[in-house]
Amino acid sequence: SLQINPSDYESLAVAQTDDGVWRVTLNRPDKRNALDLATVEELVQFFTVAPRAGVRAVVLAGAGDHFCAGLDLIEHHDADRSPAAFMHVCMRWHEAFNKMEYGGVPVIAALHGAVVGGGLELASAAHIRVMDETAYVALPEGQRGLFTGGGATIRVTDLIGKARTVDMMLTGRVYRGQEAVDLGFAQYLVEGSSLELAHEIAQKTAENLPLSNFAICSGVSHMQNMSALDAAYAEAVLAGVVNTQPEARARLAAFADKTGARIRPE
Ligand code: 1HE
Repeated sequence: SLQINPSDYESLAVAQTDDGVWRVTLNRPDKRNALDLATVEELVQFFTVAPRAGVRAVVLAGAGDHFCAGLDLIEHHDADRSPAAFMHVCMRWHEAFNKMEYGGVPVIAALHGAVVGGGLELASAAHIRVMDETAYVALPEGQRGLFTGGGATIRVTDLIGKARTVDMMLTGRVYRGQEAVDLGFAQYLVEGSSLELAHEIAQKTAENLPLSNFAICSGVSHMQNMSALDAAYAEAVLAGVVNTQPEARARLAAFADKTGARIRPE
């Protein structure tokens, strides 16, 4: 099987924190973790290898005071790109974010500070988002003479709906705190450290069988792209594979012999 070698990464800090749980940290705090070409390539690399390298869950975080300031505007300004060149930049972003969303490995984003522009696009490709009290989201592209190119039109619209997405794009409106969670930007809000809760969630998801997580963390997204008829078909096929896996038998036996956990509110 493939291996992840942390020393292959420079713009990301990549480390295994527990058995099968990895932390991927955007590691250019001096640049507020702006996404330059090199960082996006490292995201492509990590999320291409992770599903085949025994990674059971990923915590995605940002070093310093902010999660991510979006597209590296200085690199973009200096490069003075042609339309085709920037289209290809965007396609590398899509490659990275699609690998995350469809890769089958749970990605838990730990958000703090600015989660803006391409930073929000990146966060939206995770499966679970945790915000702390400092985290805020915005799409400032409109004010900068730009447009989103990293999937906001699809993923932010999925999270909060079309009208709110267009409002954010047109006005640069900032959301944070409970309101952001209520709208759907994140599933968790913590008073303390989003990294700590994200880590706990990653550990918990890593206890699931990998094939169950594969189905959850690729199947739901794929099925959303299908007609209802095809989605139901694909769901049945996926469940056929997952729900008959030999590894599940011990868990089913534990339910049958009453040692398995019962599902009740805490
Ligand atoms: C950057 C970037 C960046 C900071 N590209 N270098 N995104 C934006 O429009 C957000 C732009 N950034 C900001 O609004 C602010 O930097 C923050 C609110 C995130 C942080 O503020 P602050 O006061 O802590 O930092 P700063 O002084 O603004 O920046 C510190 C350094 O980070 C400075 O570099 P230095 O070399 O002068 O020290 C900044 O230039 C650098 N920096 N943000 C490059 N984004 C596929 S299309 C996606 C479209 C988009 O994402 S548009 C970008 C939206």
